[in-house]
Amino acid sequence: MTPLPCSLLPLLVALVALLLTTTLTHAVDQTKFRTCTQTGFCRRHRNKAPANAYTAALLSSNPNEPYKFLLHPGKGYTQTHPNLSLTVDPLSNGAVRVRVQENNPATARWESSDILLPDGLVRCSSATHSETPQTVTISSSCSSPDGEDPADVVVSLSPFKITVKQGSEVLMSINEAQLFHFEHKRSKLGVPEPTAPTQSDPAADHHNGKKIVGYWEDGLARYEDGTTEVKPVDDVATMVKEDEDGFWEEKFQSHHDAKPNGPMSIGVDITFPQKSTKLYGIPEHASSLALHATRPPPSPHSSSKAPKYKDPYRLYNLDVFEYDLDVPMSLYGSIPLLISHSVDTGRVAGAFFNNPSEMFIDIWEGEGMGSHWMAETGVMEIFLLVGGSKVSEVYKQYSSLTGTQALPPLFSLGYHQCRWNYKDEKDVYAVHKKFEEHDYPYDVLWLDIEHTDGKRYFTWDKRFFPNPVKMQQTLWEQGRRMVTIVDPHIKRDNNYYVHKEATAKSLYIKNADGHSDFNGWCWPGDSSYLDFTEEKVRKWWAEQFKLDKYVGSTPHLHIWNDMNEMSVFNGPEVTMQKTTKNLDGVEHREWHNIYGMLFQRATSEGLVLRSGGKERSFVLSRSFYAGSQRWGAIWTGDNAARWDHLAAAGPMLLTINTAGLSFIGADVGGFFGNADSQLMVRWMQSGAYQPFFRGHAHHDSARREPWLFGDEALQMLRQAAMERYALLPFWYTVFHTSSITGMPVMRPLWMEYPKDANCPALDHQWLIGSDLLVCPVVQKDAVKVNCYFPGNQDWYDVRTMQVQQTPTSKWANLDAPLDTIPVFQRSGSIIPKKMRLRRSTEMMKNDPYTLVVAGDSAAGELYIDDGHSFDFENGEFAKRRFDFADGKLTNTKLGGNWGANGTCKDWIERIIFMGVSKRPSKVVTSGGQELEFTYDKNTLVVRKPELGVVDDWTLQIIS
Ligand code: NBV
Repeated sequence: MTPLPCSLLPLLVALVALLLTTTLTHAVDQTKFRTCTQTGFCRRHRNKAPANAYTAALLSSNPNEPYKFLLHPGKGYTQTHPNLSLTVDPLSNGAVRVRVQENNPATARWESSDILLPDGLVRCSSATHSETPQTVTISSSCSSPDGEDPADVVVSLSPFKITVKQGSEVLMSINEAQLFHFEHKRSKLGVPEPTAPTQSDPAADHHNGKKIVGYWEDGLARYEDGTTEVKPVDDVATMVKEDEDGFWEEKFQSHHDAKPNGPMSIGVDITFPQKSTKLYGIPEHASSLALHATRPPPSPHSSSKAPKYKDPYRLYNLDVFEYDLDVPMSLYGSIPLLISHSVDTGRVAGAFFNNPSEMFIDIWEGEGMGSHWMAETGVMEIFLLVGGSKVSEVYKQYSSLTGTQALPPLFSLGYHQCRWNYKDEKDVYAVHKKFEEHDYPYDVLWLDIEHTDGKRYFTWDKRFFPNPVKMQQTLWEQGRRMVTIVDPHIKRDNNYYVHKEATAKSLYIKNADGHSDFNGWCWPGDSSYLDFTEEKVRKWWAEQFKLDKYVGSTPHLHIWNDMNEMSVFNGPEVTMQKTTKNLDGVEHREWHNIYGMLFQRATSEGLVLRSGGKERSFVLSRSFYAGSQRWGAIWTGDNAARWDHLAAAGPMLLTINTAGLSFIGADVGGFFGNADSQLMVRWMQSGAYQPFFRGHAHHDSARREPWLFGDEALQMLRQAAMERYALLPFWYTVFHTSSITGMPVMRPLWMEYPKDANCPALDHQWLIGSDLLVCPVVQKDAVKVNCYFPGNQDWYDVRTMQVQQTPTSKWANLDAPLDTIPVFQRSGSIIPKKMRLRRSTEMMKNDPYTLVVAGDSAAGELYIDDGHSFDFENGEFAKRRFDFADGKLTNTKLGGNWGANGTCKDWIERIIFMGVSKRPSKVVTSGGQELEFTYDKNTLVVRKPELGVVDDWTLQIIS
């Protein structure tokens, strides 16, 4: 491309930005994004008929290594298709690791060492195997969920397929439908690239007097004079034909993808044959929780429903402007994790296809369900997660591989107020003051891109923010923090210190030549992008957050990472060309889907570094991959102020939670467009019961701070926010549990009630942990909501404290006037709250607790720590368990050192018992002290028990 005169660039960028931000249409331009049919590898895999193309042979079963098989191409493949290597490895966490790649380690495919955790990869030491002529069965005691049949892995040899069985039940299979297809590395002529001889093997340098320049994997050589021991292909004709189908280059709109490495895609089917199975996961799509069919089943005899979507679900992180709902198009993040669950058997299984390149996934529905995974490049690595009848097993295994949700600092669970943009310091102070005046709780005020000096991140536009330190300090004195945005595109301005240093140190992603810095358009105009796949770049980036480097920042400033898919306005599909390279010379196509996660990671590491390793970070990111849960929070990007977008938030957030990422939210009010007071109230109510809770709006949207909708709406908005703050001890405890177990915080009902046939597709209501059921109103003018009450126990309305639903009637059409969000507490649970409503988490720090006990036999937990540091890792926390039975409530220690030296003064000011059928005569503590109480409508409220949270005690209700 001829370079544009510099003077025109800002104009063009402004034009592109204007086109990108205009809010007239409110619908994505779908033609900007590729479909499967427009994508060579997807077309090739999808069109390929099922074929028994490979057979397997056991090569080694050495106890110190994974089971190794040779995959041999069968009929239908030309001699140019090499043998492949298949390894099957039962892991100590109970998962089974399956890998397929070229058999020659010297031509190994690229893979990232930044995704999987070493502890998750520890091999099972008790694996044994048995063989028949057709199968190799690998058994181990590791894949044995408590008290259940252990899972066996059966490798069928001809045709090759892998099946995981629990007793006689098949949980899942790889290649049952024979869709396995592996495009081996090759040279353009049609033979695989030979490997250079190794230095350590000089004898191998010559043969028959000729210098050898390379070997093929079967040991045949290529000589310096160009002659070879193999005849270069007798199927050139086939290759030329294949060439026509996007092997060596592809075009999309005005963009050309030169594919120097040729075709390297991989694909296989993973099936879940159990009856009445649903599949979930593989975010991010604006679609339902239960996945839809995208194709008919490959085997014609199985019964099937017509597919709802024509295109497969796509995973390719993209900045999709004004995204559509109910489509399988990819969005900002990708997690290639599929979870299956059968209502019939209650069994759960999962497959994590760990590959950060572009993917398409077809889904079909028959008796059970099936999936066809197609990835553009990379290693075929699949972790089969064996849950059995315990969903928690699947999350234990998955989180040991990719990490659990990091425990967020407590403040970040409060309400966040954002807008593109709070214009200047005056605006910030005014908004803050109004929150104070209206006694409206909030924790963080956010600044979007306009606060910077010309979109140079880490700087301030001094005209509008002359005193950023004072501004942050003023807010901090009143218990509030701030967040600024820092995007990954760096303005190419030689006077900008970040750019100067990054250029001098050569930290940017390179063009296809591997040398010159990539230059693309984004908010600042000409921009380059740091290579976050490189550890040294992440380290350098982390340094930028030190207080002396990020001038104008304070320890109370936290960070927002946007546009990290990465978004490049003038690139194909608004991202970077696939031929650009990281600093190791690896093509962008290999690592596209992890870029956003590694950027958020580097930022998060920066904030921890800034505090000398003492403080937990808070970083919000738009893009994500498997493992992003370790680095902070995510939001669902640019939604719209529309009722259908409010309704879509529930299913989207549930799907992302199902994929192991719990700290997730949607812009409250909707990003594009204007929210009226009714939509705003309903959204604030919903958001208050979703993990990440932030109001945000586009700069063209009318201002929408809560007091701008009139007094009546303000009261309702405030009520919703206060409900959130009252429940923070509960949220924090559920997040803590998630940080240990990997279990989602916001749960679909099927996870707690796997055998209930009404639950699988429910995605407009959800559970927080296992004890709170949320049925939000997401329809305009609705004052009733249909809610399903699962389980064999009562549910209590958290407002009236009365039993709403008994197990006999499962559905209820509930009254939900505009001031009400229907929320219910499970009978059998105890929920900790803080009821003295204040204006921020900081102000609530020393407030006493309230316990809410539901039913006559109940249990619950409370986790507390300082809310901000890592001291909890050294035992500086308290974890308590409350049990209520036979009128006796006990508080016992589950863990932590808090309280051992009397430093924890937290106490309980009130205990509410719901469902007490008779007024008691007295309530006494174990020390014999009689406590004050009130009793009304089956609700007993014990006032001022003044019991210590970290003390062991018993309290008795005497009838
Ligand atoms: O930084 C501006 C916006 C931001 O407010 C929004 O939340 C992001 O999703 N950003 C996208 C870039 C512009 C979008 C039109």
